[in-house]
Amino acid sequence: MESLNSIFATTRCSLLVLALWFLFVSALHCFAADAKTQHHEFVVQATPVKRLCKTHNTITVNGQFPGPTLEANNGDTLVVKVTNKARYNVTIHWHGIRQFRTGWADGPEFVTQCPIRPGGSYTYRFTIEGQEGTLWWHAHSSWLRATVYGALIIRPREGDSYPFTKPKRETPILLGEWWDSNPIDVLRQSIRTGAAPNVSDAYTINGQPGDLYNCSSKDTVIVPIDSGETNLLRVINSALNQPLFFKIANHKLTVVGADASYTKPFTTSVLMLSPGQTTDVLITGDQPPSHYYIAARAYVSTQNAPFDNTTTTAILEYKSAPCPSKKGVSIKPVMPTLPAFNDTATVTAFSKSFKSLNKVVVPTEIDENLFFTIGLGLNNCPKNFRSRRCQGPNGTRFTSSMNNVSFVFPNNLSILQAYKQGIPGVFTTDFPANPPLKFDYTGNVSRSLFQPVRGTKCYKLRYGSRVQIVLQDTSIVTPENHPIHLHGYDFYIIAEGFGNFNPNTDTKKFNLVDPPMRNTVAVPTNGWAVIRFIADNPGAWIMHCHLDVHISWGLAMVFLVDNGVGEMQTIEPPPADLPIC
Ligand SMILES: *[C@@H]1O[C@H](CO)[C@@H](O)[C@H](O)[C@H]1NC(C)=O
Ligand SMILES: *[C@@H]1O[C@H](CO)[C@@H](O)[C@H](O)[C@H]1NC(C)=O
Ligand SMILES: *[C@@H]1O[C@H](CO)[C@@H](O)[C@H](O)[C@H]1NC(C)=O
Ligand SMILES: *[C@@H]1O[C@H](CO)[C@@H](O)[C@H](O)[C@H]1NC(C)=O
Ligand SMILES: *[C@@H]1O[C@H](CO)[C@@H](O)[C@H](O)[C@H]1NC(C)=O
Ligand SMILES: *[C@@H]1O[C@H](CO)[C@@H](O)[C@H](O)[C@H]1NC(C)=O
Ligand SMILES: *[C@@H]1O[C@H](CO)[C@@H](O)[C@H](O)[C@H]1NC(C)=O
Ligand SMILES: *[C@@H]1O[C@H](CO)[C@@H](O)[C@H](O)[C@H]1NC(C)=O
Ligand SMILES: *[C@@H]1O[C@H](CO)[C@@H](O)[C@H](O)[C@H]1NC(C)=O
Ligand SMILES: [Cu+2]
Repeated sequence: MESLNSIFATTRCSLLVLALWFLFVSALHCFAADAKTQHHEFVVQATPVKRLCKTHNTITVNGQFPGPTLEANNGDTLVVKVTNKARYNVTIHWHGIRQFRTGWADGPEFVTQCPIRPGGSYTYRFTIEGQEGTLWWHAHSSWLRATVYGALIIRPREGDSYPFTKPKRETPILLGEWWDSNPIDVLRQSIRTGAAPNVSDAYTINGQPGDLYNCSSKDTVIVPIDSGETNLLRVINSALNQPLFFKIANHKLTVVGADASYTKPFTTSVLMLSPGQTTDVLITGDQPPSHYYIAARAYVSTQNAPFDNTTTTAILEYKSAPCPSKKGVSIKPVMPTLPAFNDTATVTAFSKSFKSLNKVVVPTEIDENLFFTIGLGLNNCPKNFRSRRCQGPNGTRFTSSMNNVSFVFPNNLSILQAYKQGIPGVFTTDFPANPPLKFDYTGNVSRSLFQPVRGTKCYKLRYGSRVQIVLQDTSIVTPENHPIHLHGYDFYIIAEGFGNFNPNTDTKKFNLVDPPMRNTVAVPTNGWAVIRFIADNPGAWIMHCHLDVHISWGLAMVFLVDNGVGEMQTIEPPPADLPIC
């Protein structure tokens, strides 16, 4: 009794403190839960853009190239009204956003929606749930994403912090590719001739090629830093067709995240990003105040294919650096030594450094054990085709496939609409779980295996099924590092290697403790990668190579994920303004 009394006797003051504390904590909690709804307007339109000495009528969003950066907090809802004032069909994809139950807002044309036609509009609505880091948005129709793209930055909920020291500054770094012609014409020419499309004329950093190119030096992007400060660079490979090495002269980079998932920090002097991938790095101003080049150029994993062998640059500028113009002398920034274009060893070492920040729960029991070959192919020319339509190797036409199926997009309805409304004749559900034929995938493949079948083939997944996919590159035509991107999901990359995947020996290499979580895996050239995820998001989700040249040739397939039980496991009804074909 006495002790109780004494507790009650503890002054009113401490009770007051306690009450205030409760108020404070619940206020914090309210703050954290107080997610915002943001409204944006995107007008897709032709805009004069001058690069490499020439002005093009470039398709942009709101006249900006690159497009506007969206900044959100985890938990926010984004409402983006897209109006199409261009002369092409367009859709926008929110790359890496899970789109829980909102698959209608995912964006790939003829997969989750019909395109927004010229003059039309569509409002994308979705909530960011449990994702933090760097993502991006881009057009998902034809080759419009060459210029229609921008950053999508997701900060922790208000009141939450980064799992690393708060950076002084944050800078998005969008790597891109620029053609000195209309990218849509480049694609059309390739479709007409069957040949590989022209390679780009420049790479860009935040839309600018930089001072190694003609007519570009005065617009070179400046990235500021101050001595002693640590900044966050959000690097995004938004190039159409080209994996890129990225380096900053004399500075180490500490990787802390990729594809909006945190990683165990590791330090490196060079990054490699495939199209679709993002990498968050910390950089410290620990060098003598001066100017240092930030540079990117091609990583080429094919054999004997032409590529854009140029280098894009921006400048890391110390605020206290001597100003070159004032002195009337030009001080050349320090140039980094980039890896050789074919330095696969550096790519492998970099890729193997990625681990999840914390231990994670990887599904160990597998319901769907899938094996997909990925690679190029050649179609023999139909007899009625003129030779100018068959300008691929030896009078063929280039193609591409997964499990020997070259994906054909519907053109009169989206797959998601057909799936949900039970409309037949748009797709089939016989995408094979395994290659129809076993062969030495990475060896000397017989010419008779080069021609795939065409089809709009999907693979059905039960809600909640635990999925493993072995992605196996083939050496058909040429081996190549393919960045495979899955919509609607993040997945764990539990292993990768070279040659043919061997289930007896390679299973031992699986990392089921702290594998990295990503939305795009760069499958090693002439090698394989194994990914796992749980199919907990109902909808129609495309999985495709993020080199647009390959998606144009058919390197894609679609997963159809059933609804589960109850509202929270069921896709929402289609929005009223969903474009119709
Ligand atoms: C592609 O390159 C060829 C050769 O340089 C050129 O003749 C052609 O016009 C280019 N195509 C486009 C669409 O720019
Ligand atoms: C710059 O222009 C010159 C002359 O037109 C050309 O020879 C050169 O290849 C160009 N350089 C680049 C990097 O485009
Ligand atoms: C690429 O360009 C560099 C010079 O920037 C040159 O040394 C190299 O030989 C070129 N490589 C190829 C494969 O064209
Ligand atoms: C890279 O290409 C160069 C020729 O440009 C060649 O000498 C070298 O052997 C190649 N390296 C690899 C790893 O293929
Ligand atoms: C094209 O034909 C040549 C000569 O017959 C052959 O050496 C080459 O391998 C062929 N290329 C392809 C991709 O079939
Ligand atoms: C769509 O086109 C396919 C193939 O061209 C055809 O079989 C199907 O009936 C069409 N479906 C609708 C809904 O128009
Ligand atoms: C690949 O196989 C073909 C026969 O299928 C043979 O003619 C050719 O010499 C082989 N090439 C190599 C490099 O082994
Ligand atoms: C793909 O299918 C076609 C048609 O059946 C066949 O000719 C070809 O050999 C197959 N290729 C592979 C790699 O399975
Ligand atoms: C634009 O989309 C419509 C369907 O909404 C389709 O019929 C048409 O072929 C598309 N146009 C082009 C150029 O792809
Ligand atoms: Cu590819």
